[in-house]
Amino acid sequence: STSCGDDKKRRVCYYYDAGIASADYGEHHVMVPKRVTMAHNLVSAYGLLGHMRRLRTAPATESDLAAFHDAGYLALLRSGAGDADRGVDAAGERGGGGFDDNPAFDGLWDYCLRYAGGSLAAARALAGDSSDIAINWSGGMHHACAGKASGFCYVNDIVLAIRALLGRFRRVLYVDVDVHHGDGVEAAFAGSSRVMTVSFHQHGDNFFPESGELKIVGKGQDERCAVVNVPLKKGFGDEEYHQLFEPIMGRVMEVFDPEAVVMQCGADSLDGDRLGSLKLTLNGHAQCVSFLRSFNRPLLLLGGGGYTINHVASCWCNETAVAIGKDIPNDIPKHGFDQFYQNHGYRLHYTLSQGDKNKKNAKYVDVHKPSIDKLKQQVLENLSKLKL
Ligand code: ZLV
Ligand code: CA
Ligand code: ZN
Repeated sequence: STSCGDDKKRRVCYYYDAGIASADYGEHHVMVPKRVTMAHNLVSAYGLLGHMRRLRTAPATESDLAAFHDAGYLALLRSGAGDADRGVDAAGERGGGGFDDNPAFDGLWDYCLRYAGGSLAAARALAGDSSDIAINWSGGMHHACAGKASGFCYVNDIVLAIRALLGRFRRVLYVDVDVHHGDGVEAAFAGSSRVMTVSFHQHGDNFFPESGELKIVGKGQDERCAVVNVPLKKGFGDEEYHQLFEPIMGRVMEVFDPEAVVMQCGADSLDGDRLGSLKLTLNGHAQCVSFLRSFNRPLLLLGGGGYTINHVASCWCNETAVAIGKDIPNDIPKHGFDQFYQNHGYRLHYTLSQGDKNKKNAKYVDVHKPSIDKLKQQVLENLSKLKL
């Protein structure tokens, strides 16, 4: 049903650590780690676990994290991040209503070790050539910096995983379909010609983190760095997205010719997300996965954002099926988390009611075709100028 992939099977390995579900950002926080457990329960209910190798769940060690993060920052994280009122972002920024993007909470350190451990185990499975595709839906925390938490992310499991892949593969491509700009990963590799980072994201009206405008940064002295950003307007749906994603990623695969691909599958680019204002359907989102999968390079699939949690679970379950190359029925099998899908008639592929859309009226703006073509041309032109 999802186009652009192929029916050839892949050796898929899958990481899930039940310990992640107990992480709790706080009652009013939009980030809900339990959505990964919901996704896992769907994957299990659909009988997908039998088609994958399960990776051993071993938390990362502090020395694993020290490959990217500053020792002082790690000590702060491990100590329980000090003052719970301030959280662990160095700036101590707090939003309106006492909301803190990066709160300190019980079990935070354990949570970091577990989600990073998953991405590292997955990267090592690809580097050791025991799998073609490796999955960790609890990873994908793309905003974390070496010495500071940002945007709900404390430890950057993606940077750690890419570093692990670089031990085996010459060039690694990073592709980020989360609705937010993948700034932490971009910054970590901006000077490297062995890692190209590509992020598609909503941009404008001070949308977090505000970076990632259209241009290819030729930073490093030698201009060999490879950064591609595709800023999108509110309201972009499947059609607009794929007028950009496929031509751009097709060209990226040609010019960069990566030996491995890391994909951050943030589900906040889906229609009806609580933070994002793009309008991808489950199929539109999954088409990004099947398109990249069709190039047949070792592929690491990670989670990321996603704030309407039943949509997130449906999305990552569907993409697990895409990875395996198996079609799954739209009717959700009976399982422990049934009630979360009741509003969509117990269907995986949800459609939003007019009521849902009216609530977010401002999010449904007209998109202009000519501006999409122009954006595509600009990105492709930038790509042709890259010195790799
Ligand atoms: O999905 O915010 O806008 C990967 C990911 O990419 C901000 N944070 C910060 C920067 C200045 N503000 C101030 C702090 C937040 C203000 C209040 C919220 C309140 C309630 C619910 C959500 C938010 C919120 N916070 C929405 N967007 C933010 C962003 C961080 C987004 C991180 C996306 C993470 C996992
Ligand atoms: Ca992105
Ligand atoms: Zn996001």
